[in-house]
Amino acid sequence: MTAPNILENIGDMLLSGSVEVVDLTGTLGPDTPILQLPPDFARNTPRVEIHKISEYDEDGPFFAWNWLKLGEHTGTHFDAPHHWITGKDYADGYTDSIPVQNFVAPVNVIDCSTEVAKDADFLLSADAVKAWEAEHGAINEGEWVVMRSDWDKRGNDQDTFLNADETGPHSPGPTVDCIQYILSKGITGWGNQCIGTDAGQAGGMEPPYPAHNLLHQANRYGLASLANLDKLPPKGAILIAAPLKIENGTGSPIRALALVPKG
Ligand code: 23J
Ligand code: MN
Repeated sequence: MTAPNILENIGDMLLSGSVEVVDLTGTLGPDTPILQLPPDFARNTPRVEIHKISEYDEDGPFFAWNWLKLGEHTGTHFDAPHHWITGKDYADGYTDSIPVQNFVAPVNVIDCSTEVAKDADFLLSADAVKAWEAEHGAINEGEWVVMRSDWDKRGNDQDTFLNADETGPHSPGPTVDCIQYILSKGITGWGNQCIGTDAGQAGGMEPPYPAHNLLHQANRYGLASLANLDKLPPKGAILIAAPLKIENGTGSPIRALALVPKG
């Protein structure tokens, strides 16, 4: 079958509901959790603000609209290579210069929810990824890999979501060798359900923040605060993760969507 006919079939399957569109996005609003950097960095992203311009009133008798105050790295969002110093020199490493083909790819969903329920600092290792591949099939070049932790079930609550104590934030993520291994397979990017692509304690790894450091060094992408990964199969879904076309942007909130075959 030729590619156009297959697309026609997918169109029919979308219309009939045998391909389902699953929303992998958290709600953006004043309660959206915001990353808090360690105290040696003075500046953080401000909270989301939604300001009404009009809602069928004297400022707009027949229209409603708002303006936003919104960080690039807020809520369900995309990390572009220029976000990290290791990826600073890629001309196609900004939100407005990444080839759009890279935003849409098959997704591998590695379920770590049982482990994370027992240990908020759980780390996914290269060996665990290889064991997952032995069960579900190989991770292929150009695909997304996402870590399911069900962290989204903590909701839009800053304290619960960041899960910090006097030793810093506690949330799951990848080991250094996990990121090295999936990069060796030629993935397009890595996603996490927590505030960032790295684990809460990743500042102490070598290199620090390996998802950021190594993905962006390789001109690859990160996804953070993904929701509803529990609604995806381990393999077989297609992830659409398109950042806003922000000029020289280092990242962007996204409406992350998955196409999932039903039944
Ligand atoms: C800035 C500095 C450090 C980190 C981050 C942002 C993120 O996690 C992010 O949202 O990209 S670790
Ligand atoms: Mn980010």
